[in-house]
Amino acid sequence: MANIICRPDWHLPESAVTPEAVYNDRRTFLRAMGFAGASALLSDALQAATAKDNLPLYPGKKSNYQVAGKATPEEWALGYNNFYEFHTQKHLVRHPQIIGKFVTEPWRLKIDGLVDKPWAGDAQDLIADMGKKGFIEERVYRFRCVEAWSMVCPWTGFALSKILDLVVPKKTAKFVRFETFFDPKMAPGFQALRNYPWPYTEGLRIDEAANELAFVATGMYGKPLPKQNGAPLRTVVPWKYGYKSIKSIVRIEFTDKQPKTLWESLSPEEYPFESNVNPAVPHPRWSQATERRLSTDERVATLKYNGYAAQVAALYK
Ligand SMILES: Nc1nc2c(c(=O)[nH]1)N[C@H]1C(S)=C(S)[C@@H](COP(=O)(O)O)O[C@H]1N2
Ligand SMILES: [Mo]
Repeated sequence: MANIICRPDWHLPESAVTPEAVYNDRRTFLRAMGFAGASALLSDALQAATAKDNLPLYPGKKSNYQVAGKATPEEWALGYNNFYEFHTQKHLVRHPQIIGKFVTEPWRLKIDGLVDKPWAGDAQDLIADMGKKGFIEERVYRFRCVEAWSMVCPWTGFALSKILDLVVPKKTAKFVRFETFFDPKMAPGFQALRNYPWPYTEGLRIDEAANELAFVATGMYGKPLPKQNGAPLRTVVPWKYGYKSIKSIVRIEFTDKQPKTLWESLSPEEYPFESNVNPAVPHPRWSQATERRLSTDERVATLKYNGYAAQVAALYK
């Protein structure tokens, strides 16, 4: 046997991830922020991206969480978005006319409910604190939307379990509820979809939230999160369908009751609370056996738990 070091099957060296074209990306990022000629704002953004002790937060320290093959090109991950607060057309979300009024700094975040040490403050302070503690890392994950498109992205952020360590949930806390901002002045989708049960909410069981894979992303492709991808912070739960990965979070609440989620309220048979990726269970209106990779349109087999069975299958015994 030539393999002496045992690595999980998703581990591959950094060289397997496509290097990005930095200058193009910078322009993309600025466009995404909705400003023209905003070089002063760029330096502000980069300053905010640096922890107090001057360690750069982005891209974060390299982790063992990697995916074989190339990452999805950045322009696809940043330009093909589900963010219904803004628009239902994926390629329109990032346009300045749609997202230009979205203010993500300052950003008030509350972490409360059944916890010993509730936290409230600005999201950037929480991120800087996680940086000072050495918790900011980069993870490449598969991401699978329930609509059967998928991508592979490098996310920067910290394990969701670090939030649990921070606030110390009480024994009675069985679920975590996440809530997105609700401000119709900043986003046109609230008005366009006025029958939706806003704000967007999501939830996890507390043991799911504590799983090593559950992640709070504050950046992607080596930079702070673009607005259309959920700035300033979102979850990434890679073994579940994409709608469980909630963007632009304003509140994280620990509770003893299974939270109502926006999608479950709209259509419980199609978007149940658990929503683990499973190729054997079709959506009522389409098969989940395969998925379409963004940018190449390649059809690939969908994997149980999106390929993360080794990490999460024990949660569902
Ligand atoms: N607040 C909020 N979070 C959200 C959504 C949304 O519409 N609003 N869409 C979800 C869905 S369906 C998917 S597939 C992912 C898409 O994330 P991305 O645009 O960064 O790829 O965000 C999820 N989180
Ligand atoms: Mo999705």
